[in-house]
Amino acid sequence: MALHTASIFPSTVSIYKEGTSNSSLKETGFFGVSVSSNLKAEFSSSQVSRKNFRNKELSFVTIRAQTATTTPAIKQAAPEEKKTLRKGNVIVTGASSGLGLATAKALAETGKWHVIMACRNFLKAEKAAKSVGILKENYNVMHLDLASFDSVRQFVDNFRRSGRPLDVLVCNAAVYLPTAKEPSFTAEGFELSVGTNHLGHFLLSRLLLEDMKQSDYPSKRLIIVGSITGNTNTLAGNVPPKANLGDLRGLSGGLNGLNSSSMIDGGEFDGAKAYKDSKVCNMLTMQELHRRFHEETGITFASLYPGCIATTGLFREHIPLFRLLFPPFQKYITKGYVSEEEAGQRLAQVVSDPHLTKSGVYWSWNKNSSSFENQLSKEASDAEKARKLWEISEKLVGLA
Ligand code: LMG
Ligand code: NDP
Ligand code: PMR
Repeated sequence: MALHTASIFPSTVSIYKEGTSNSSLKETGFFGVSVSSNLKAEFSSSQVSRKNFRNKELSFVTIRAQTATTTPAIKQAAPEEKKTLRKGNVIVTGASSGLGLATAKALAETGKWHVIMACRNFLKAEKAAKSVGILKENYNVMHLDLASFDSVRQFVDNFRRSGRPLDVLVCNAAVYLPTAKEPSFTAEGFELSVGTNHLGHFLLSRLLLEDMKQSDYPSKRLIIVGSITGNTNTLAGNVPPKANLGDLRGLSGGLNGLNSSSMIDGGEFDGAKAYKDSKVCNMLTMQELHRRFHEETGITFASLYPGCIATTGLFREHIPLFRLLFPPFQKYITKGYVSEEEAGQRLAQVVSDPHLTKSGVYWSWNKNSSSFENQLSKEASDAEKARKLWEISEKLVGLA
């Protein structure tokens, strides 16, 4: 589908619908159990308060009381037990700026989370944490460069040595290289965008899954940040170049630009496409993790589109004119703009909100900032492609 020129104008763009046809506002109860109609009234009030996540208590007790009859998996915890629920430990990759930093701040402020900021630039991350006022006792920075498998493995070792249980992993870090004429590569020689955004996170998730299995936390989650621009069932996903993994021949070939293409589909290098392809990989990986491990482990796997956070460092490589015009364009024309703070609240919600425990879901938010389960594009929900991507990625990261 070609982008219709008229759609850039306000009247048409205001239809702003991601996942258009089948997107629906779904109510899910604790651990993904649908809320029965007689309980909906109770939940509607908590739904409203979801907007103000920061000030909202994790309402384990309230929710338990509402859903106890339909969720045998949840222990019938006495109210006192809630008080002794230990702090959750959450790893957030790329927490040194943008969405990751805002999420770390939102979670740390609740006092219920210890945030492990997994960052490639230690000093920058420390400064960032201080600059947004995250208290010392609520975080620590650990070095992680996703563009190096050695670094990923080292990070996992270091984390294990810390002795902390792992309750939630948030794969958030990403690079976007829209103006690059030639590809750059990771330490192991994979094109940098897919190498960092997908392969680095793929290895990290696979290794840390073992740690998450050991955790006794009541709601364990593994979240991979996706995006609208990887979904060709949306207007934003139809701005060229469009995401397309093809038959994954470039990835199978090692994505090295030497004896294989640096692009997943085997085509010519295009930095913007590589980023969008990497986001498709992120969303496919989340679903494959769900299919393989949700039942066995009880872990919730989720992805999301947090909104267009047009002011973050993601666009640092874009031309200055783009960086100048993009925020007002998103604010006033597409109306898809969201502040870093608001986006951080959204991701923190996916980490911690007792309503969002359904696994295998791609979350989005509507204009009132309430979450709904969104529809992925045909390619981003293709189970066969997800399996193939999984198998090739396993080989590339050295796990198979
Ligand atoms: C590729 O280009 C790049 O080649 C690649 O490197 C990578 O960046 C990739 O997807 C990323 O994009 C794709 C190409 C798509 O994009 C463009 O060339 C357009 C760049 C536009 C950048 C967005 C900023 C838009 C600026 C709008 C200015 C509005 C100012 C806001 C002020 C608000 C005040 C109230 O190209 C296409 O898909 C074809 C579409 C062609 C449209 C391009 C023209 C942009 C026109 C913007 C609409 C203006 C509407 C004005 C209405 C004003 C009403 C108030
Ligand atoms: P930022 O550039 O602000 O944040 C990206 C983070 O990733 C930074 O902390 C960066 O570290 C880190 N990072 C980059 N490369 C590596 C690496 N090799 N190892 C470890 N960390 C690395 O961008 P955003 O906050 O916008 O992006 C966060 C997520 O949100 C991404 O997954 C992106 O795809 C997604 N997203 C963003 C949207 C937006 O509109 N901005 C929309 C939809 C999704 P450093 O600070 O050292 O550079
Ligand atoms: Mg897009 C309808 C709305 C909409 C939304 C929600 C986004 C989100 N964008 C929309 C529309 C358009 N964009 C239109 C009509 C255009 C043509 C003018 C357009 C252009 C555009 C460019 C050039 N948009 C972009 C770029 C980028 O370089 C960004 C990108 O693709 O990065 C991969 C981008 C984005 N638009 C978005 C979002 C969320 C992005 C950021 C990228 C991401 O993280 O997915």
